[in-house]
Amino acid sequence: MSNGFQGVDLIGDVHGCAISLCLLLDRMGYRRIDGVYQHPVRKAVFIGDIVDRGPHIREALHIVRGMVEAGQAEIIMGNHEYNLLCYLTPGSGVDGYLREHTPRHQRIIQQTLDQFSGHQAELDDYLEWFMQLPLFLETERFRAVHACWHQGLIDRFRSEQGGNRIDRDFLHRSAVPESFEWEVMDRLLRGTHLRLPNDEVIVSKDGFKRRFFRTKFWAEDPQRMGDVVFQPDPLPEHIARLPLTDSQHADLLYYGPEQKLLFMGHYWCEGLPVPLTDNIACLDYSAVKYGKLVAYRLDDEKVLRKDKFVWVDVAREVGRLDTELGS
Ligand SMILES: [Mn+2]
Repeated sequence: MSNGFQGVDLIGDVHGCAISLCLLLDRMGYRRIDGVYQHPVRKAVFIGDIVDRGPHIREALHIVRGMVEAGQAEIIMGNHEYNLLCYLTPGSGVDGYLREHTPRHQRIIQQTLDQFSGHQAELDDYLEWFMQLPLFLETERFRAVHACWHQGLIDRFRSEQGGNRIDRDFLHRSAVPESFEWEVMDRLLRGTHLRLPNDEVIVSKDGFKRRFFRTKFWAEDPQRMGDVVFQPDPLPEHIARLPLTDSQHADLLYYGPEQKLLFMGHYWCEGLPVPLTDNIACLDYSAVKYGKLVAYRLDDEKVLRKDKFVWVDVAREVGRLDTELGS
């Protein structure tokens, strides 16, 4: 690994679960020295979504940013950091901000706002930091992005932005639906999805009504809707059986087995962590919903291995101290 590091530990969505994060880092041999977690020969990579939902958001941010600024970790932006930025940035939206202040949007960031109450300068400072976070990482051996690696968008982004970071102008343009900037943030940070047929709606376990369902971008030659669904809430059987139309096929991406190893978060996976394919792993196992805070310990392997995952089982080891507040 570059800069003297012998391996990389990629860490999934923290969402304010700072107690679980400390346990996970400790389990992997990181020690807090002068306030900063570090490992003698390894580097951490955070896959985004440090904020929202959980009880210890400021502490989680403090730990992660400390590691990044000390050169002990890297981080990419998650959709929750991006949402928070847009929610709090004045702009051309209908109510004067880049992200509309709907009850649903408010609810998603409520824990973050509550925990930063009385700490406005600190929050402003983190918002500045979020602006500078890379949207994706690519090294010789692996790639990381919060939700979806879209090569075409990333190539254009690199050539127009000269790197992997946004700027103020880009942020403002990203609030315009269907713009290139909007598409970059939506695809890379929120992933791919398909609209449910016939105006159907599915209600997720936490009560959210979905008109779209999240899709995988690693299905080779999928035929039916059920072949591409990738979310905790299953599709109703009558929808899963429907054949994909040509235009739906055109909207789907395919990240093939010949591509570099890819790590992402975002998808609220459940159960025992395993690779999705030989070269793709999701590291979000719903820590903040009594699931697991998961890391993948990458060394020289070319094919992902299930014995390289480590985790903290939040329900069993941490419990109510570190899980979702309210909802
Ligand atoms: Mn997340």
